[in-house]
Amino acid sequence: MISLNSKALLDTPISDFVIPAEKVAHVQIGNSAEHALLVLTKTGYSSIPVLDTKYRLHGLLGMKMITEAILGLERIEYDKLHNIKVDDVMESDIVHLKINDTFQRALDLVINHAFLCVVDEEGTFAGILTRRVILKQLKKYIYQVD
Ligand code: 2BA
Repeated sequence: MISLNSKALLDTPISDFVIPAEKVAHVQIGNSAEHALLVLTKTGYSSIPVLDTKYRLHGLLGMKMITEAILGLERIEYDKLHNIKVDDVMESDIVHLKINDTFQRALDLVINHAFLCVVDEEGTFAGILTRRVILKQLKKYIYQVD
């Protein structure tokens, strides 16, 4: 059974907690794997969204996807980086949130995903919701009721 207080939190719209698109590191469709590797290394994030020029969400790209693509039989073939496109190696079948989704849906999903991309009513990328932000809200809630 869900208490009234918990229900209020679970029903809260995620829009209150989204890290806005302009603060999210991303790569674009058509970018080379070399560029993506630079962005991932410089930002320090293990995985970031892939968008197009109209800010539509196409997938996620992580360091592992790039290294796997350039892994030869005996060595890492760095020279391949330039010719591989982000679109060739990204994960395109991704779970995402809509801006009007509730905290409850986000909570269920962050168990298996470190972050979730969020799209607005027009399908444009609005930002991300991270596990960290969700845990912070949960912590706030637990300390208030205890
Ligand atoms: P990871 O890069 O694997 O990061 C895991 C956690 O490590 C992050 O959890 C955060 O607490 C910390 N962390 C990593 N890099 C950081 C950095 N450059 N600055 C500050 N803290 C850093 P969350 O904050 O819950 O993020 C979960 C995942 O969301 C990250 O996984 C990353 O894939 C993505 N992410 C978070 N913020 C992002 C942003 N501004 N742009 C792009 N992706 C972001």
